[in-house]
Amino acid sequence: MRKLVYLSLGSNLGDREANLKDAILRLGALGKVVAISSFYETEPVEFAQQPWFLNCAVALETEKMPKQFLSAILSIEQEMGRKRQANRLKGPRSIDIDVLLFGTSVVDTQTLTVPHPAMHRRRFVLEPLAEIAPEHRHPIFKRTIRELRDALPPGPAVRRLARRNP
Ligand code: PH2
Ligand code: MG
Ligand code: MG
Repeated sequence: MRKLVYLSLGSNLGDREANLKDAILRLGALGKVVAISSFYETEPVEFAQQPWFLNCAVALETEKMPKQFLSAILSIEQEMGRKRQANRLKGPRSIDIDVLLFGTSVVDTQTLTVPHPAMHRRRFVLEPLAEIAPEHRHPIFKRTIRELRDALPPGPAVRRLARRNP
Protein backbone atom coordinates (compact mmCIF):
# COMPACT_ATOMS: atom_id res chain seq x y z
CA MET A 1 0.00 0.00 0.00
CA ARG A 2 1.27 3.43 -0.89
CA LYS A 3 1.61 5.98 1.92
CA LEU A 4 2.32 9.70 1.83
CA VAL A 5 5.27 10.50 4.06
CA TYR A 6 6.32 13.99 5.18
CA LEU A 7 9.95 14.57 6.06
CA SER A 8 11.97 17.41 7.56
CA LEU A 9 15.51 17.83 6.24
CA GLY A 10 18.21 19.91 7.90
CA SER A 11 21.89 20.69 7.40
CA ASN A 12 24.27 23.02 9.21
CA LEU A 13 27.69 21.69 8.18
CA GLY A 14 29.51 22.02 4.87
CA ASP A 15 27.62 23.09 1.73
CA ARG A 16 24.16 23.06 3.28
CA GLU A 17 22.25 23.62 0.06
CA ALA A 18 24.16 20.89 -1.78
CA ASN A 19 23.54 18.56 1.16
CA LEU A 20 19.76 19.10 1.05
CA LYS A 21 19.68 18.61 -2.73
CA ASP A 22 21.82 15.47 -2.51
CA ALA A 23 19.54 14.02 0.19
CA ILE A 24 16.42 14.75 -1.88
CA LEU A 25 17.96 12.96 -4.89
CA ARG A 26 18.77 9.96 -2.71
CA LEU A 27 15.23 9.92 -1.27
CA GLY A 28 14.04 9.26 -4.81
CA ALA A 29 15.25 5.67 -4.31
CA LEU A 30 12.69 5.14 -1.52
CA GLY A 31 9.64 6.24 -3.45
CA LYS A 32 8.32 9.14 -5.45
CA VAL A 33 9.16 12.66 -4.28
CA VAL A 34 5.92 14.59 -4.84
CA ALA A 35 6.65 17.97 -3.22
CA ILE A 36 9.65 19.96 -2.01
CA SER A 37 9.33 23.20 -0.03
CA SER A 38 11.58 26.21 -0.39
CA PHE A 39 14.77 26.14 1.62
CA TYR A 40 14.72 28.09 4.89
CA GLU A 41 17.56 29.66 6.82
CA THR A 42 16.80 28.86 10.47
CA GLU A 43 18.18 29.79 13.84
CA PRO A 44 19.31 26.72 15.82
CA VAL A 45 16.97 25.66 18.60
CA GLU A 46 17.40 23.38 21.64
CA PHE A 47 21.17 23.33 21.24
CA ALA A 48 21.78 26.95 20.30
CA GLN A 49 25.60 27.09 20.12
CA GLN A 50 25.90 25.81 16.58
CA PRO A 51 25.72 27.22 13.04
CA TRP A 52 22.37 28.19 11.51
CA PHE A 53 20.55 25.48 9.59
CA LEU A 54 19.11 25.19 6.14
CA ASN A 55 15.81 23.31 6.51
CA CYS A 56 13.14 22.12 4.10
CA ALA A 57 10.17 19.76 3.98
CA VAL A 58 9.64 16.95 1.49
CA ALA A 59 6.59 14.84 0.64
CA LEU A 60 7.22 11.37 -0.69
CA GLU A 61 4.99 8.44 -1.67
CA THR A 62 6.36 5.09 -0.59
CA GLU A 63 5.40 1.43 -0.42
CA LYS A 64 7.80 0.86 2.46
CA MET A 65 6.72 0.24 6.04
CA PRO A 66 7.75 2.79 8.70
CA LYS A 67 10.64 0.76 10.23
CA GLN A 68 11.99 -0.21 6.83
CA PHE A 69 11.72 3.41 5.71
CA LEU A 70 13.51 4.65 8.83
CA SER A 71 16.47 2.33 8.31
CA ALA A 72 16.71 3.50 4.69
CA ILE A 73 16.91 7.16 5.72
CA LEU A 74 19.50 6.37 8.39
CA SER A 75 21.58 4.71 5.64
CA ILE A 76 21.29 7.85 3.52
CA GLU A 77 22.49 9.95 6.48
CA GLN A 78 25.47 7.64 6.93
CA GLU A 79 26.33 7.49 3.25
CA MET A 80 26.35 11.27 3.31
CA GLY A 81 28.96 11.27 6.03
CA ARG A 82 26.81 12.04 9.05
CA LYS A 83 28.68 11.25 12.20
CA ARG A 84 26.53 10.62 15.23
CA GLN A 85 28.15 11.44 18.53
CA ALA A 86 26.43 10.45 21.73
CA ASN A 87 27.58 13.66 23.45
CA ARG A 88 26.34 15.82 20.58
CA LEU A 89 22.82 14.52 20.15
CA LYS A 90 21.48 17.74 18.71
CA GLY A 91 24.76 19.19 17.48
CA PRO A 92 25.97 20.16 13.99
CA ARG A 93 25.25 17.72 11.17
CA SER A 94 25.80 17.56 7.41
CA ILE A 95 22.35 16.06 7.04
CA ASP A 96 19.42 15.17 9.28
CA ILE A 97 16.32 13.51 7.85
CA ASP A 98 13.39 13.24 10.23
CA VAL A 99 10.09 11.46 9.62
CA LEU A 100 7.29 13.89 10.54
CA LEU A 101 4.19 12.03 9.37
CA PHE A 102 3.74 8.61 7.84
CA GLY A 103 0.35 8.44 6.14
CA THR A 104 -2.17 8.36 8.97
CA SER A 105 0.03 6.05 11.09
CA VAL A 106 0.65 6.62 14.76
CA VAL A 107 3.82 4.76 15.80
CA ASP A 108 5.48 4.87 19.21
CA THR A 109 8.45 2.55 19.67
CA GLN A 110 12.02 2.78 21.01
CA THR A 111 13.40 3.72 17.61
CA LEU A 112 10.58 5.57 15.90
CA THR A 113 7.84 7.95 17.02
CA VAL A 114 5.38 9.21 14.40
CA PRO A 115 4.07 11.87 14.27
CA HIS A 116 7.43 13.38 15.21
CA PRO A 117 7.01 14.28 18.90
CA ALA A 118 8.43 17.82 18.55
CA MET A 119 7.09 18.82 15.13
CA HIS A 120 4.17 20.88 16.44
CA ARG A 121 6.54 23.04 18.52
CA ARG A 122 9.12 23.74 15.84
CA ARG A 123 8.79 26.65 13.49
CA PHE A 124 11.70 25.35 11.40
CA VAL A 125 9.50 22.30 10.70
CA LEU A 126 6.01 23.83 10.45
CA GLU A 127 6.91 26.79 8.22
CA PRO A 128 8.34 24.64 5.37
CA LEU A 129 5.68 21.96 5.89
CA ALA A 130 2.86 24.53 5.74
CA GLU A 131 4.16 25.52 2.31
CA ILE A 132 3.57 22.04 0.84
CA ALA A 133 0.79 20.66 3.09
CA PRO A 134 -1.16 23.50 4.74
CA GLU A 135 -4.42 21.54 4.98
CA HIS A 136 -2.89 18.25 6.11
CA ARG A 137 -4.26 17.29 9.51
CA HIS A 138 -2.05 16.14 12.37
CA PRO A 139 -3.41 12.66 13.28
CA ILE A 140 -3.23 13.28 17.05
CA PHE A 141 -3.92 16.99 17.52
CA LYS A 142 -6.49 17.05 14.69
CA ARG A 143 -5.24 20.48 13.69
CA THR A 144 -4.04 21.34 10.22
CA ILE A 145 -0.39 22.17 9.67
CA ARG A 146 -1.36 25.78 8.98
CA GLU A 147 -3.29 25.98 12.25
CA LEU A 148 -0.34 24.53 14.17
CA ARG A 149 2.02 26.99 12.49
CA ASP A 150 -0.26 29.95 13.20
CA ALA A 151 -0.54 28.93 16.87
CA LEU A 152 3.24 29.07 17.48
CA PRO A 153 4.48 31.75 19.84
CA PRO A 154 6.92 34.19 18.23
CA GLY A 155 10.23 32.40 18.27
CA PRO A 156 13.56 31.63 16.66
CA ALA A 157 14.10 33.07 13.18
CA VAL A 158 12.96 31.12 10.11
CA ARG A 159 13.53 32.87 6.77
CA ARG A 160 12.39 31.52 3.45
CA LEU A 161 15.01 31.77 0.71
CA ALA A 162 14.10 32.65 -2.85
CA ARG A 163 14.07 29.61 -5.10
CA ARG A 164 16.77 29.70 -7.75
CA ASN A 165 15.08 27.09 -9.94
CA PRO A 166 11.32 27.64 -9.66
N1 PH2 B 1 17.49 20.16 14.44
C1 PH2 B 1 17.71 19.78 15.68
C2 PH2 B 1 17.91 20.71 16.78
N2 PH2 B 1 17.79 22.07 16.40
N3 PH2 B 1 17.38 23.77 14.84
C3 PH2 B 1 17.08 24.15 13.59
N4 PH2 B 1 16.92 25.45 13.31
N5 PH2 B 1 16.92 23.25 12.56
C4 PH2 B 1 17.07 21.91 12.80
O1 PH2 B 1 16.92 21.08 11.85
C5 PH2 B 1 17.37 21.48 14.11
C6 PH2 B 1 17.51 22.46 15.12
C7 PH2 B 1 17.75 18.35 16.02
O2 PH2 B 1 17.62 17.54 14.96
MG1 MG C 1 16.19 16.27 13.88
MG1 MG D 1 17.16 13.00 13.06
